[in-house]
Amino acid sequence: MVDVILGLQWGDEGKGKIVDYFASQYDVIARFQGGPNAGHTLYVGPEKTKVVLHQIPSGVFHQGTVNLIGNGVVLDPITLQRECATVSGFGVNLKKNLFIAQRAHLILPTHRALDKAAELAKGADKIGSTLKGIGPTYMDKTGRNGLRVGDLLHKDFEKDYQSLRQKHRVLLDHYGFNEDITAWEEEFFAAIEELRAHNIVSGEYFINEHLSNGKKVLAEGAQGSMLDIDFGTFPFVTSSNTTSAGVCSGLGVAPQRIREIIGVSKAYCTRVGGGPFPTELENETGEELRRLGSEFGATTGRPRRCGWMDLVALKYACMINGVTAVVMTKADVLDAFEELQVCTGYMVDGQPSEQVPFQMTRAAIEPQYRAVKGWNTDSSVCRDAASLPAEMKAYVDFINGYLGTPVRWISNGPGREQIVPL
Ligand code: 2SA
Ligand code: MG
Repeated sequence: MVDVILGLQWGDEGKGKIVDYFASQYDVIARFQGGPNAGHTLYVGPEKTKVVLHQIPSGVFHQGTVNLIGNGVVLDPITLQRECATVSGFGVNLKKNLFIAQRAHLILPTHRALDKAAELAKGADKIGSTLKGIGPTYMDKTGRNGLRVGDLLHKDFEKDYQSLRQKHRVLLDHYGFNEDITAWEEEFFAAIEELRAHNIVSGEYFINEHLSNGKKVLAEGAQGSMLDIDFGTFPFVTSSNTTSAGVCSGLGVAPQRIREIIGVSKAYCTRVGGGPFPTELENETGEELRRLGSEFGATTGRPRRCGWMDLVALKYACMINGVTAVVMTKADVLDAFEELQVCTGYMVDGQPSEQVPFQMTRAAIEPQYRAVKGWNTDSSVCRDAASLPAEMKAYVDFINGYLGTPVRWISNGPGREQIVPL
């Protein structure tokens, strides 16, 4: 069977830590979408060294698990090479435990250039892309132009590369983009040499053979449900299906194989990049959340926008994903507040609603809040449900009641021991 861990908000819910926490219960950890736009933060080894993974699944530091980069991922060989160097530095044998699907699409240097050119052309309406080439690579996938990891092994790769590069040059000229990308291309060609030496496999057979042999698979989502290309706050989204449907297409597993869908949500909300964010606090409270939660992008370092918990969006994400249990992360960040606000509805163009509207960008959305008493005490020291502050339990009970999906774990700090099962 396959269990899934994915983000229920706009990314950065702490998925890396949660995957790492559960990883030892699984045989295979697999990424099914996204690419180097992801930043999954782990603390590794006796010194708890911070490592940010972008493309390698977060199970890579567990002996006894193998890791698969699935076909739904877009892969940047340059970032992969750097990540592999970091991970190998901790003594991990990637020859043994990293597998890459041959159907995964390659991010070329010109995809990164196109990402930048397109964002510049959008001016004030820019998406706030991570500039990793994600959008243009998925465009070439659905536009049926892209190159895949498996193509690296074919004698015509260089020719096909030049032909796609030529198409991209025309587009870049259209945008008036004339930055020199020779250095990127040199790095790219060095990196694909290394990539060719990795375990390039048929991801779909790999995963299904493991399943047939009774192995347990954990599918690791990147970004969050509200950034899903179909169900997120379009056009301010990423270019993949970040929701559970993406697991089937991004790995080649059938829906009936999927068992638990564990959704990760912060105890409040953050968003990095542009786009609608109904509960955003552009005031001192928002700044305090950013400061207390160290809310800065793990990949780009950008400050994250912060706001109160949005239950309308969270319930929507639970519905789309079929979430079976929620992990609430960074609960300790709320320790400082005497009173919390929770959004339980929207006024959309003056009409009350408990649904995420189609026109998130054009409608006037006013969040409707309910005040909840804060716990205002250091919760990061609690190691079991019994010792959690009563007000925190009441906050969780309220959320459970609204969602109809249970919060089953609370994470109250970066440490592995700071996960409290409820
Ligand atoms: P892209 O690069 O085309 O996928 O960007 C499109 C939008 O998706 C958002 N996005 C993200 N949001 C949160 N976290 C992400 N990963 C990194 C992290 C981001 C970072 O873990 O912190 O370091 O800035 C991520 N990746 C994409 C992005 O902000 C755009 O709004
Ligand atoms: Mg992140």
